[in-house]
Amino acid sequence: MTAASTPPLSAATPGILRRPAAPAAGIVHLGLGNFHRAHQAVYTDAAITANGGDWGTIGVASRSSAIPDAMHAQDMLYTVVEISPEGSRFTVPQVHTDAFTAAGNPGRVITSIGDAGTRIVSLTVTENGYNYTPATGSLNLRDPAIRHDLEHASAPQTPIGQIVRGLQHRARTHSEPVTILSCDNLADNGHHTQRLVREFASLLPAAEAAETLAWIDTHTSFPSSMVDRIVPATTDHYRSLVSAQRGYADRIPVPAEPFTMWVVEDNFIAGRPAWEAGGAVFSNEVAGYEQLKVRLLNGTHSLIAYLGALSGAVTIPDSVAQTHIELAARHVLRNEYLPSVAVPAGVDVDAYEEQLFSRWRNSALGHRTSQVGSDGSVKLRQRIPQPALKMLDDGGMPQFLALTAAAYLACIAPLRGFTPGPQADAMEDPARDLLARLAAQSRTGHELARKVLGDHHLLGEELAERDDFIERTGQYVDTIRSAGPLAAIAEASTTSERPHATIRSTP
Ligand code: CS2
Repeated sequence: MTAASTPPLSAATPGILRRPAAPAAGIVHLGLGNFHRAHQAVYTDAAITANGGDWGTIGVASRSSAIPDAMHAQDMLYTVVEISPEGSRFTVPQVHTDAFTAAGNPGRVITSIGDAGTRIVSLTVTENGYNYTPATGSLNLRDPAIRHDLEHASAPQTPIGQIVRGLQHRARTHSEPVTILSCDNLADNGHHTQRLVREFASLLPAAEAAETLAWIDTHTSFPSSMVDRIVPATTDHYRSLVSAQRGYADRIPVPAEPFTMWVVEDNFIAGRPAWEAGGAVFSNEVAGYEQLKVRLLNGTHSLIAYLGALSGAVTIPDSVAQTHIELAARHVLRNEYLPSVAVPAGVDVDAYEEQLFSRWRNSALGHRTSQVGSDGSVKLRQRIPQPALKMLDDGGMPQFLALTAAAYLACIAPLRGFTPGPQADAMEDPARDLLARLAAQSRTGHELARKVLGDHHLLGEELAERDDFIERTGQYVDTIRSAGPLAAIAEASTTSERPHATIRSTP
């Protein structure tokens, strides 16, 4: 069958439909990207298959209509392609009942969140989608979109604005409670979201603010959750793979690693799907799992992405295959991130570390360093400060955390005369313009680190006071510029007081 003659994926595709009728919608999900479609949607699919329930999902994309359009053209279906070096596995979740963009349908977002049938509003909007100031953790009131949403009730542009306007609609029309469930890589993501939602509500005109806050406090819950699955961007390679191996054309397949994990706090004020049917774990130790994941996985991932990009590695497996980068990754994970984590009971850290390295080595997945390195100004704020401060307070110097910050600056804010390479150039970052201006005003790594981490608090107010950490970061920026990332890793290894990491297993 040629690509042109391959029929499109639809409800009529032989062998696809497992359920005669779609369940009614009970979930509104903000952020219809690849992660949601390969993670929560797969768990919801398993829950509905095992237990039924009106847990269909209305998917709301932010601006681009590419995914909603393709979903409508494909009867709300798409393929999850599990990729491992051993081969591929294909599944087609059947949970979405509608899909649209928030930008094109702001009123519909409000009425969907406000609908009495909606019992969960979930979010995967990335760290950058919460419109907060990383340095303070509060809503970014300089952000024109937040200001717009505070001033205009009917067409909110930000997820936090959409949630509050949707909750106000509920308060006006009925009294059914609803759970707001963050599925983003933010420490304590339930409380973080609740804080931002309450802060937004408190900034409304006084009487409206009081009424909205009172309703929120009695009709909502905000469980925390730890989400984990490596989900790269879709490429034509995956489209061809699906058409060659499944015999249908899918415009929006989602590649994903076989590993998947979801640990959720069981605090759902209006019920929830039986997500345990898909392997979700309900636990009151979510904070420990979040710390473990956001620091050991995401924090180390950032180091691998920035050092890799600076060494010319296009993908995470290419990066971690370089011995010096693997050593740096093992060092930062074990000696600098791990001591700050309250490891949940029953987790075997050695096995967790080995599993991470084997996931990162999944070369079939093609996870790009530029994807993991994007949005560092928001992501690193979640990953670096607490572990770094703990080590500094204990009298040590987190050499590899400083190196992570330096490698980030070398990629996003290169000093004059330094070219970080195409992978770094491809990284997106909301702070890119600001950092480029600061780099243009700096002659040395120290000046740059002083401006970014000190004056602009990129890694929070407490690290902004730590001259020793800022000094180290600046030193590594200079070493990367003059001698390259390998020399900076060697310098960090020799200056570190902690035992040197060793490579304990080979691919
Ligand atoms: C990555 C994550 O882009 C990043 O910063 O660290 O997207 C990571 O792949 C996922 O959190 C894995 O669950």
